[in-house]
Amino acid sequence: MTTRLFVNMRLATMRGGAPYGLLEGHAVGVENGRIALVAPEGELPSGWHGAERVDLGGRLVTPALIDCHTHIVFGGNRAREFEMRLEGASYEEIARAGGGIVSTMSATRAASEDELVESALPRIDALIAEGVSTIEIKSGYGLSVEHELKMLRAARRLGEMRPVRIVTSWLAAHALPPEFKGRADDYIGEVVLPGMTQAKAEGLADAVDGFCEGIAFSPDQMQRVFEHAQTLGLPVKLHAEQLSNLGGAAFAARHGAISADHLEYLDAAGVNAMAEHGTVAVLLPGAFYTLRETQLPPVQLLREAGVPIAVATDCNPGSSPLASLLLTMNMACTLFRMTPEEALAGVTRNAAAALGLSEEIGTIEQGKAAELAVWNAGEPAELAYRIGFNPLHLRIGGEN
Ligand code: DI6
Ligand code: FE
Repeated sequence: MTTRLFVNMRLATMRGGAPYGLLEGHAVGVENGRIALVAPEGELPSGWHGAERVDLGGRLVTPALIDCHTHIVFGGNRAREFEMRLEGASYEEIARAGGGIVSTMSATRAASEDELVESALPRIDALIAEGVSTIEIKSGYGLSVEHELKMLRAARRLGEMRPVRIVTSWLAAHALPPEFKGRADDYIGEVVLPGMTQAKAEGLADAVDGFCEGIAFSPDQMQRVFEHAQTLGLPVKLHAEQLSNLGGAAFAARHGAISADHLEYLDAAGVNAMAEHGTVAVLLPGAFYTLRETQLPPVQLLREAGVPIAVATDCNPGSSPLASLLLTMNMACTLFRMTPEEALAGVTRNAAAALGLSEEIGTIEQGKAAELAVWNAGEPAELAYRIGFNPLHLRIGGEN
């Protein structure tokens, strides 16, 4: 049994009460990877007096960070497309001309599972270096049963190779591969549904996602996908209202989705549906920034309705080639006008909720996994404030 007592720190528990759930002069006791104690240093139960003490030098301690929406496993890159967009082409034009997600599909199909792991590792390591302990990874660039499963196997292996919890999503309903052009319903019936069954059987999928958009799938098409997920007992989530308003978030909420993601074009009806069904809003400022989007997600409406807001990198080769969750927090504040406290909640407590892991991670409290980030910082707002600077001192935990 390993028992350690962390002392001398400022604890941002993210549990409510004071801003950031701040506690001064408290110790955190860790036993077998769980938080066994959060108590004032002067009132430690006698059992803890002999524990190994770790002095954190007055530093700020937060829950380890959680990136709850990534497409971090993929082949190739899309730097050429970046150039094309700067020459005036839009993301949708590039997608319709066979670029975009479909070009990454070709590179992903051509890559072996080993190559996918190799190319994702530096991005995973960049996140871990910023105190991230949990990363969600979606399929969605294979667009066939074989290659979608290959992506998720690569994702699982990343979790074995590094001290990080990987949560996977089956996102075969991301784009239509060329061989199914004009036959979206056949694609769903022949690839999305049977592949999902297999992914579930092999323990490769923790949830099911889809891209609900004019250039992707309609709510009616997603209905079949969600119904199948529900028969398999898999939670659902949806990319919704990223480029236009198809009512995807309200549709997802009615199906009990754990999150609806992107949401730039979300309207009040969508916000209310999410509030009513407890669906978490996942905002992705990296995609907003990269696509030079001007439509802002309705942050104030989400706040007023009490919808929990998470923030994630959306790390992917097209719309968000971003592997920094700290920079994402900064963007959430500067671009979306979220507060630094909301940004930190967005990558801790609310990111855990977006993954259905609120019981396990996301706040510092007794009983949860002991996954903490120790920062060379005093004020929690420092985490969102700097640009391109990583003040991580130490990450505690993260192994499953
Ligand atoms: N929305 C996005 O921003 C990513 N996927 C999605 O549904 C982009 C994926 C890509 O462009 O490769
Ligand atoms: Fe995404």
